[in-house]
Amino acid sequence: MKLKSLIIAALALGQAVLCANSELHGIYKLVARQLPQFADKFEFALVSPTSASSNDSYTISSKAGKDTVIISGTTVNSLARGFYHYVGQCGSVSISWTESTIDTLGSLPKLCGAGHGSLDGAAVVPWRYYFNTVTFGYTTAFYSWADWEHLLDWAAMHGINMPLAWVGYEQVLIDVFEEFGFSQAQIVSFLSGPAFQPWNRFGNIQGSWNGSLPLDWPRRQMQLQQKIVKRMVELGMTPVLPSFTGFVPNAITELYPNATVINSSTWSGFPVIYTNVTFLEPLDPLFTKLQVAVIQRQQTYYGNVTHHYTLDQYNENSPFSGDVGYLKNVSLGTIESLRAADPDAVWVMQGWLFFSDASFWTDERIQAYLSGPEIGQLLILDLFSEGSPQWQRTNSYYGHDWIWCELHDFGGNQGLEGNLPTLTKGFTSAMANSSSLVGVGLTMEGQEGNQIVYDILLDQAWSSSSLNIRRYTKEFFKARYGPMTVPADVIECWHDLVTLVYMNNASSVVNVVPKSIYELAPNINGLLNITGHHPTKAFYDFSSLVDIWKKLVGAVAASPTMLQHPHVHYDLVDITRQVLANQFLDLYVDFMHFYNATNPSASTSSEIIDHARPLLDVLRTADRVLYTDVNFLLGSWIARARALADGNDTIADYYEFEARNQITLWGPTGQINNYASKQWGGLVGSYYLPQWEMFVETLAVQRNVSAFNPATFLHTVLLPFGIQWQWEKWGQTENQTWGVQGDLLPILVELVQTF
Ligand SMILES: *[C@@H]1O[C@H](CO)[C@@H](O)[C@H](O)[C@H]1NC(C)=O
Ligand SMILES: *[C@@H]1O[C@H](CO)[C@@H](O)[C@H](O)[C@H]1NC(C)=O
Ligand SMILES: *[C@@H]1O[C@H](CO)[C@@H](O)[C@H](O)[C@H]1NC(C)=O
Ligand SMILES: *[C@@H]1O[C@H](CO)[C@@H](O)[C@H](O)[C@H]1NC(C)=O
Ligand SMILES: *[C@@H]1O[C@H](CO)[C@@H](O)[C@H](O)[C@H]1NC(C)=O
Ligand SMILES: *[C@@H]1O[C@H](CO)[C@@H](O)[C@H](O)[C@H]1NC(C)=O
Ligand SMILES: *[C@@H]1O[C@H](CO)[C@@H](O)[C@H](O)[C@H]1NC(C)=O
Ligand SMILES: *[C@@H]1O[C@H](CO)[C@@H](O)[C@H](O)[C@H]1NC(C)=O
Ligand SMILES: *[C@@H]1O[C@H](CO)[C@@H](O)[C@H](O)[C@H]1NC(C)=O
Ligand SMILES: *[C@@H]1O[C@H](CO)[C@@H](O)[C@H](O)[C@H]1NC(C)=O
Ligand SMILES: *[C@@H]1O[C@H](CO)[C@@H](O)[C@H](O)[C@H]1NC(C)=O
Ligand SMILES: CC(=O)N[C@H]1CO[C@H](CO)[C@@H](O)[C@@H]1O
Repeated sequence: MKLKSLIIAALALGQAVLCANSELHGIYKLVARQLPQFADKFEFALVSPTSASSNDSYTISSKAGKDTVIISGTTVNSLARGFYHYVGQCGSVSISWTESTIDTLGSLPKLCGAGHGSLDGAAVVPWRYYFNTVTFGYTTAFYSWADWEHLLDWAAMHGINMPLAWVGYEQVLIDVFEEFGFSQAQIVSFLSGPAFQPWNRFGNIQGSWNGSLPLDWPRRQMQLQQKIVKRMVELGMTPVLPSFTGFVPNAITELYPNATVINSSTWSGFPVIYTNVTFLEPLDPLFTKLQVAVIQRQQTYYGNVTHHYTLDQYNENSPFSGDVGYLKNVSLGTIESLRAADPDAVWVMQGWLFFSDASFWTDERIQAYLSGPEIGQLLILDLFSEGSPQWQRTNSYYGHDWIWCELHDFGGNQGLEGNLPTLTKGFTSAMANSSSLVGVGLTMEGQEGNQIVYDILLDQAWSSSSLNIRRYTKEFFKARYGPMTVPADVIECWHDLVTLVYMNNASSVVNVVPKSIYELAPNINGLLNITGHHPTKAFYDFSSLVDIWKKLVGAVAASPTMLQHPHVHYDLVDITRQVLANQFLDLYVDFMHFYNATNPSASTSSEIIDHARPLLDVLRTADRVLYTDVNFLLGSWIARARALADGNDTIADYYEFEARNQITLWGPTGQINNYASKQWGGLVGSYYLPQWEMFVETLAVQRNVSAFNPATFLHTVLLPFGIQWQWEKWGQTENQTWGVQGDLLPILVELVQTF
């Protein structure tokens, strides 16, 4: 009876039912996780695509007289997207990276939207891609299965159908290297620690400083990946799996003396033992043997679930030669190795290199390097399309398939920033100009805040005209803060905020998420007006942000239960975080003017310290604010890392070191210091505040503008402090809690009085 009515519903749409029920269990399970109380009210059906387009599409309708919602779509992924379209738009609930409010629905919402008879959607591109190789370091390094389940539900409901899936790669490598005669010691000395594996996978670094990778890690990660890949497939996604890249333990020269190997570049000032990674040339027959072994091993662990393989050889690594014949041979050897392992293999490449090393990668060299694979065998991620697109200069990658990607965030930095017009109009105009554009992608280095900037691109993938930003903002916050009715003045605040920070027209100087100067090594100059990938330059009027913030605080003070909504709480903390970071910048400038203008030798040390007090107080306040939300805690990051050691304290201590090192010194002695800095409760108080206190004390002692030497201060004061901090253990000092501390509202109410 049920099936028959489904067939009739589908025939009415002129489509054939393809539905094999086993394919649908993934979507039914998703609904059971997200909306358990109404799970039996949904019926899903797979239908064949229309003749006009093979892109994904879905239709939502309700059964006449019955309390049942019917969603039919061309793929399981489009069903997930359809489900979210319905609950999000008609029920005003949402899922974000941090929370889902879908299960707060009190009743099944009525169909909404045009005509109320049905809702539908159709993608304008075949692929919606997700993840940067380094997101597996900055965001998911310590994710548990529960974290992954949430994130994959988020991804499915946002229509993502091509996620990168790097977890557990090291177990595959270990097995294959052992099969090829490498000893465990030789392999382990090559592998990097849990927080740094992406750069080992890229061949930027090798080995692990301050302890080596316990073999327990890759084994457990492989088991985690088995669940991840299975879930991805169940949710209608095509995972992009790793492959053999060519980076190998340096013992290869002893084991295979005839193999053609070169050392790749040194990277970011790392000591040579941790970089200059050995690279087996793809022209060597051994390369293909290793490729086949890696892919076969991977198929044994995860099944034959994809033909798409991620493979980057020159990400911030220079090729051995710029000869165009050589570059063509390398890519030809590489694709041939992949196709020896999987005859339908498609090579997926992050296109970052063509931008980051543009002086090497001339158009001629790019064309040569991309000429090995045939059209259809290569998929390029135009990694930074919103900031530094490369598709135009390469004539759409000379006809290869490519994806328009948003990078936006480097190292999980947290400033409020975005350019919604570029993500909407910029993408639709690229669609009109490039016939080999096959998708949109999110390729942020780390996921932190600014969620509207990501959702809008994924939604643009389902709209042939550019989304209207004002309308989008309203709908977005109705769902983000729902199912409660969101006060009109709160929506108005968000329109103002979008105009202020998410239409960033200073894109040429601040084209990504900025960071606060308090996350940098304290200095008497050089912190302000930084542009590029970690900008500190103010690109909007700070006082306008304060006005918006005050209105939002007023709204939640008038109606305090609003703060019980996790997204309202998150956003209030995030905006307050930004207000305080901006205030810190202003106070820093004031303090430096005082120090510089009044000959400091005329002031006493205590006068100098008094002048710096408001500056340091901002950090104390920021720490208190951040401590009120579980999503802004250093303790959360460290707890996740330690939990993966499953009770072994020695291993847990190493994971904690890894967790701390990545967000601070990033390297044994600060090689890319503060790159992945965070404004987190506990981190501001235990790491940044002491450094600024030492800075103020140093100035108060010196009392002489020309006495301050930034390099000396860094090496004799900050780095020794930082190195010692790496080895501390969270929770052993007074006030270091793992969970939240304090209530946000009283802090906010008190704080607005001071502005
Ligand atoms: C997907 O939709 C877009 C816009 O309607 C269209 O140009 C494109 O040809 C479609 N792609 C496929 C594979 O059908
Ligand atoms: C950590 O590594 C650095 C750099 O190699 C080294 O100087 C230091 O002694 C190491 N510390 C520990 C505790 O292993
Ligand atoms: C290396 O190449 C030389 C010369 O072609 C050959 O004699 C030797 O057997 C090869 N060694 C190995 C280990 O393949
Ligand atoms: C390549 O790197 C290895 C260490 O990984 C080193 O032993 C070797 O000397 C390097 N080769 C060259 C030519 O620099
Ligand atoms: C995967 O496909 C290969 C052929 O490409 C086949 O040899 C192998 O048995 C398959 N593995 C699994 C686990 O299905
Ligand atoms: C590229 O490979 C071909 C065929 O193996 C070879 O003849 C040619 O010398 C190679 N070119 C370069 C620059 O390595
Ligand atoms: C698309 O092409 C049109 C006309 O060829 C051109 O004016 C426009 O700048 C192009 N847009 C992009 C984003 O390249
Ligand atoms: C303070 O004076 C130092 C030394 O002259 C100068 O480098 C720095 O830019 C000044 N700082 C500010 C904020 O004006
Ligand atoms: C930063 O730039 C702004 C204008 O863009 C300028 O007013 C300010 O003086 C600059 N600050 C420094 C320290 O250079
Ligand atoms: C913890 O792990 C270390 C390193 O792998 C190992 O040597 C030690 O035996 C383990 N301790 C326990 C209690 O299992
Ligand atoms: C812990 O918090 C209390 C209350 O805020 C404060 O008085 C005390 O100084 C803090 N202790 C440390 C070690 O920071
Ligand atoms: C610093 C260093 O030793 N770099 C080496 C990396 O490897 C290449 C060989 O490919 C050498 O030329 C560099 O000197």
